[in-house]
Amino acid sequence: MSFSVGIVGLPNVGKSTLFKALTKIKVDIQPYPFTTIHPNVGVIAVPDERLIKIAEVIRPEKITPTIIEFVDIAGLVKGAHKGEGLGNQFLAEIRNCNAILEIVRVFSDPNVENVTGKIDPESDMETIKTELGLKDLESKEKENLLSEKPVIYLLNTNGKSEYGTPKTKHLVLNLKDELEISELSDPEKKELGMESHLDQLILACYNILDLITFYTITGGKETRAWTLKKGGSAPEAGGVVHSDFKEKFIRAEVIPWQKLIEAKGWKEARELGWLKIAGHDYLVQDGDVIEFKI
Ligand SMILES: Nc1nc2c(ncn2[C@@H]2O[C@H](COP(=O)(O)OP(=O)(O)OP(=O)(O)O)[C@@H](O)[C@H]2O)c(=O)[nH]1
Ligand SMILES: [Mg+2]
Repeated sequence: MSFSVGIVGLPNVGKSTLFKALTKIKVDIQPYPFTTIHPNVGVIAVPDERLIKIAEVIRPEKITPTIIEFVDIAGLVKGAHKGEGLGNQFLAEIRNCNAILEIVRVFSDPNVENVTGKIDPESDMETIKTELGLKDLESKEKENLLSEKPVIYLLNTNGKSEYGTPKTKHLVLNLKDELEISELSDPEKKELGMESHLDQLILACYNILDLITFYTITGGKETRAWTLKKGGSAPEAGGVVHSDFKEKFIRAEVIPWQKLIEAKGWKEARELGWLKIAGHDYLVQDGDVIEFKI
């Protein structure tokens, strides 16, 4: 199971540019609107310093990060809820996502058509909000409402904008630059003094999904990070690792990741008495390292 973030926004704002920078999947990026029709879906690793630190102690053969899915969705225009543009299809795809990453155009470029004719971040954000809200009003299902999904706003700017900053909390990036940086090798980045900001963006998306990360070490073979909805129980965490583990869960041994590092190993942690037994009711904490007993 993975959690997904829908990349949403007006046409021609840089959604596919970001998607390509994140996933390295070759997708169509063009200076005209509605380039993307069918959604592009890609899965990427969630950057995780704790995983690296745990692996330094466990020294596994394999390290596996947890993942997050990004979906690059067709551009939305005013009236999308009534089917304008690629409206209805677009809205159905957002429904399947757990959160929305909304790209707002602030860059100006005469070669890239602007569907609204002007740079106006506030008004563009309002357009999308209105469309999602209107679609919700029509919807019979009252669960999964589009306008209740968590949203991260990302202003795509080339830094020369004289437009006011929106009041809504937002991130600011230059996606064209980010795409170029994502195509450079580490030495090239160093030489050019360029640094990617995508890790921060991925973590911001991960955090808004209200998720926690737990870890397994499978007897030292593989140190792996997993994603669980905040408030999930030990058997639910087991179900993330293996579909059988939820049913067959008996108990688990649990230790916070810092304590495992302090103990310098699983065996050592056991000897120190730092491994706690978790039963069915145990609520998994962010950063727990867990060994399931089935
Ligand atoms: N100058 C400039 N151009 C950009 C920037 N980001 C994207 N572009 C250009 O804008 C155009 C549209 O980019 P896409 O990534 O295809 O935009 P999109 O939002 O996926 O567009 P649709 O799929 O048509 O909705 C391309 O020509 C990009 O190179 C930016 O930060 N600065
Ligand atoms: Mg696109």
